[in-house]
Amino acid sequence: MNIKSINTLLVPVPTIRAHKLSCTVMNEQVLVLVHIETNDGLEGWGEATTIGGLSYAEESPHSIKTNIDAYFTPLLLQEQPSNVAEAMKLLNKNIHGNRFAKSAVETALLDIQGKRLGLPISELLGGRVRDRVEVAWTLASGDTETDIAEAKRVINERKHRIFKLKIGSNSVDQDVAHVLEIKKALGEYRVIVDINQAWTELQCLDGISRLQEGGVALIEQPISQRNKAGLKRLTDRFNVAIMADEIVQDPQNAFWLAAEHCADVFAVKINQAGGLTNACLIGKIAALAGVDLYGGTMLEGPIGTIASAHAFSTFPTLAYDTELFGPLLLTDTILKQPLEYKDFGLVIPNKPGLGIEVDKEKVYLLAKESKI
Ligand code: MUC
Ligand code: MG
Repeated sequence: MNIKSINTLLVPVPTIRAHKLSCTVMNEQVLVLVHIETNDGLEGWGEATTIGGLSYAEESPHSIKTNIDAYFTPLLLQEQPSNVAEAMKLLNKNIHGNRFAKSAVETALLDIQGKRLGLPISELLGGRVRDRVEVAWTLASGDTETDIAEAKRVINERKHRIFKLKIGSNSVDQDVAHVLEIKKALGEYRVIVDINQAWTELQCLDGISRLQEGGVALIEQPISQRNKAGLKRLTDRFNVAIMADEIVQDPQNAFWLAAEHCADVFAVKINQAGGLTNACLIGKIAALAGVDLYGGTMLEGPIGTIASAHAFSTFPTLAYDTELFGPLLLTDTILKQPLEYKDFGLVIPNKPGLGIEVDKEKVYLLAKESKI
């Protein structure tokens, strides 16, 4: 691949409003950008994000940057793998875990490879079956009326018509009442909930029954990611679809979750999977086992979002669509041309690599000025 340099940048970007999850409240997102240049004049970009520092998963923006700088970069510069598959094999052999960091590096390498071959990343991953993905919007202001007004606004703007509600930080009664009021106000529009592991199995029996009754279409990761047997019991018990998110961590663990049908749907995320190739593998495993798919987000900025879209474009079916709205939650963009959101979806570029142009001067300046 002829790698000349690998730079990592921490770029904090404020969110358009507070974003409340059961595990944290976000007022900014820190983009970890990976910029790789080759000796023959190509460059590629990758991105990793976490949610609320270390509140969501075991990697933080700082750990991703430090580990890429201290371990990934010397290894890649010294070994000079000849293609992306060899690079990922090398990283997986020498570096345990660090799936978010691996995803950012693989994205940048695929961007370079796509540019070299004149192909979009989707085609390096086996080929796209769609040029756009439908994109859900997440309502997480913490206030029911604000959420309803926000939903109606984005419907009118033809941006989104699927809504995910982040719940789990209030009592089950309060959360259920909040969801059902929003569902009633939005009528036939699809409403799904993400509990981010906050409920016990017993709370689920009551909470999910009432959400199912109220017409909620999908229940995401209601209980702890450590309770695989409990997730299966809920999946077996309820008709409403149960989705696995935090528990889906890499292709091998996805294999066992799929084989035992622990969930009806998998949320696939490139960061959580350890890269785009792994995300596609998880998609294939799920499809083979009859598990439906949902294109998840780690609230990435535009680079991670469009990388995810390239991967999801290759899934033969994407029954529950995607939530690739991350860039729309941010107050600023780092691209020369923002991603194209229209008609309730995101358009996947057909140009080589990621098919986007990063504003290089801007991101280096933002990283330099940032105090984190
Ligand atoms: C998650 O758990 O799915 C996705 C949307 C959002 O608001 O948070 C993420 C993480
Ligand atoms: Mg989730």
